[in-house]
Amino acid sequence: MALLVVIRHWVVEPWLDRFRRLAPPGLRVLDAREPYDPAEIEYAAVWRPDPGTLAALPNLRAIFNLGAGVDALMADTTLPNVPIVRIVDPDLTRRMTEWVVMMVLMHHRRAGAFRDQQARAEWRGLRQPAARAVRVGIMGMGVLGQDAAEVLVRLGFDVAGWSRTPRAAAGVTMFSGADGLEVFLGRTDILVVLLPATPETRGILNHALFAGLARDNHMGGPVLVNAGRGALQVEDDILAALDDGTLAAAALDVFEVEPLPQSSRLWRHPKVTITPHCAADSDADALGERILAGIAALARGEAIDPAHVVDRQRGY
Ligand code: NDP
Ligand code: OXD
Repeated sequence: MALLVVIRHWVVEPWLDRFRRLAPPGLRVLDAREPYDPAEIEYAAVWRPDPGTLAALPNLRAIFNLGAGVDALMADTTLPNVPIVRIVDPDLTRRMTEWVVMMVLMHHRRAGAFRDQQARAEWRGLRQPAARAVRVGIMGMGVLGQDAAEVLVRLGFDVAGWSRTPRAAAGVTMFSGADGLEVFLGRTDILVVLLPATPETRGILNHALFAGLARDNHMGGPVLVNAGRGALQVEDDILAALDDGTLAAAALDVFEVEPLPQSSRLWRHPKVTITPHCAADSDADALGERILAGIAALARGEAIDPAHVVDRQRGY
């Protein structure tokens, strides 16, 4: 029995080390960069594998995606029909919540304006309304959205959420589907996006959507905070909305093309904060054990928690 580790764009060694240290006797951990026998592989731990790689494994029983988002896998039309297990883990979730809270507080507490004042040695107070006066809207109320919402509610923000299907979340005003979108946007000062990239959500963050956000707040207009996926956003529209005042600011962790090309105007825009797709890193030390526990469960004939298994029809 063997686990094949197929990772592109990330450093592979920490994952190989972790899996090899924890693997039970009888499970060989193989590095896809070296020659291997495809027939030996029953499990694959992957991040953005080249399309076709997994189709070449005749005895594959399950795919363990090393991140929460599976859009890269879904784009592989040759993907074998075995369960895809994604990361649902408190370590990754808390990392994302930290990033979201950091970006929300940065804009709410006017960090950029104070930094500009500091550069001019200017001592001047700016209006600091209470968190309860600020409406945060979270698009995507899954594992990550719900955790971020919980912490933002605890901080006192007026939080709303938007999901595909109706959901409830304590202290959060919930909306769902196309019918709920307009009202959700109209009561949102800071828009936090934690949606997966699917055929339905691609390009959803466009000028028309930004124009539907609430305009009256102490930040000079609505703020976009996206850590979902770059495919959700139309970057030309973000730039146009920042330039014409439809958006006051944007904090982006994900981009249409990654790494974000040097030529992108987003890099130099004074109203944009950029992080390089690191809002919630997958940590091999924290997550390796979970993946091996999943393999052990499948080997014993047990099912994986359905909440961690990707629904191919939905695309997430
Ligand atoms: P989940 O699958 O748990 O949640 C997805 C949420 O999005 C659900 O609430 C779902 O609705 C909602 N949703 C999906 N499609 C639509 C739609 N068409 N309209 C409205 N709502 C929709 O995912 P996670 O919370 O675990 O992760 C979310 C995404 O975050 C990942 O897919 C990934 O792209 C991104 N991510 C980014 C990272 C980074 O470092 N930047 C790290 C980790 C993840 P419903 O509740 O009805 O199903
Ligand atoms: C993920 C990511 O999906 O890192 O987990 O983007």
